[in-house]
Amino acid sequence: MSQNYYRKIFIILFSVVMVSFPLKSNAAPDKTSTGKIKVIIDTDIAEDIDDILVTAFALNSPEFDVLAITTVDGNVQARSRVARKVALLYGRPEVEVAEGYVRSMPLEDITYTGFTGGVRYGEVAPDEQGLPPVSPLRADALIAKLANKYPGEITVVTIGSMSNIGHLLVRYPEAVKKLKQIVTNGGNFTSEEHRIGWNLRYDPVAALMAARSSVPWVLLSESTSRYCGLRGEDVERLSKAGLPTTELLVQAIQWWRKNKTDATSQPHVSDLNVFAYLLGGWVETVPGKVFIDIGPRSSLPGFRVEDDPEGRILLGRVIPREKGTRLREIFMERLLAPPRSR
Ligand SMILES: [Ca+2]
Repeated sequence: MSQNYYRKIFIILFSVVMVSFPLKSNAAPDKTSTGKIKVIIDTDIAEDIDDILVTAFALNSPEFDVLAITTVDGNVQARSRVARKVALLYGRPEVEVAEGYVRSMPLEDITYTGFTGGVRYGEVAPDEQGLPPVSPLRADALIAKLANKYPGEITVVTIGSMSNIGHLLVRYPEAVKKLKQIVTNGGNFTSEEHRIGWNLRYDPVAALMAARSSVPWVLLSESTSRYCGLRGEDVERLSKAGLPTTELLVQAIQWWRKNKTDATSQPHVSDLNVFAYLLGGWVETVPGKVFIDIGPRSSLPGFRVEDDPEGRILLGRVIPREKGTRLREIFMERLLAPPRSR
């Protein structure tokens, strides 16, 4: 039979299929088909300056669909107020914000004894006035709910202590299986040295559980985006932009400088690494293994990573300086842009 014959048969069959199953674009908008990266941001926002900056970046980036923000460690209520204020100003009042665990695992323990329990720049959202309500769910319950709703699609980025993840692994093991992945800013590992770093150090038990669980885990060194930190001129650009969003960020930077005695002179963006990884093309990874050695309370846990083709954890490499400079420019463009319409 001729090629034409087969072509005609194909066209007829194709038409029948199209009539029976119209293209998605003709149907009601479907969030699962938006092609955006669905993220939950698990954060100690209002402690250091990078969390609020990168949360703003994620909310104002078309690549991400921020479904929820969960807060962790210490004053989780004040952290949730700051998170809700950021989401509100970026035109996303519906983003569900849930408070998480105050202390590291086990519950009676606080590993990081230097933490005062006070929020460093909760001053930018001192009370509930005008804010959307906080979620009635606790952080781990909200993550589990969304994992069940969007199986295989949810990425949880952790840019604070791992406590919410530790509890999620224990309390919602079935929902955890439905997560696409967890991407963590934690530990410090370069070719020169390996040490535990703040985000894993706050809750090494929870971090160890993530390392031993079967959840796909991407671990990025806290120094990954070391070349993306803001310069004086970048803060100046934010100050001059005059938007409610940039005003909030500038106010947060001012409070951070005032309150945090060990603050660097310009804002670092350590937590940007998780979003840089998700954007693709910025952070190289290799498979490997993570070793966390937990000793008696008050001793600093040992930590090292090892490249291993058989390893199930992906380990990130530091973004080189030239690339980091380009990423900072994209970061700034997103922060300076008015809230995007959805
Ligand atoms: Ca953080």
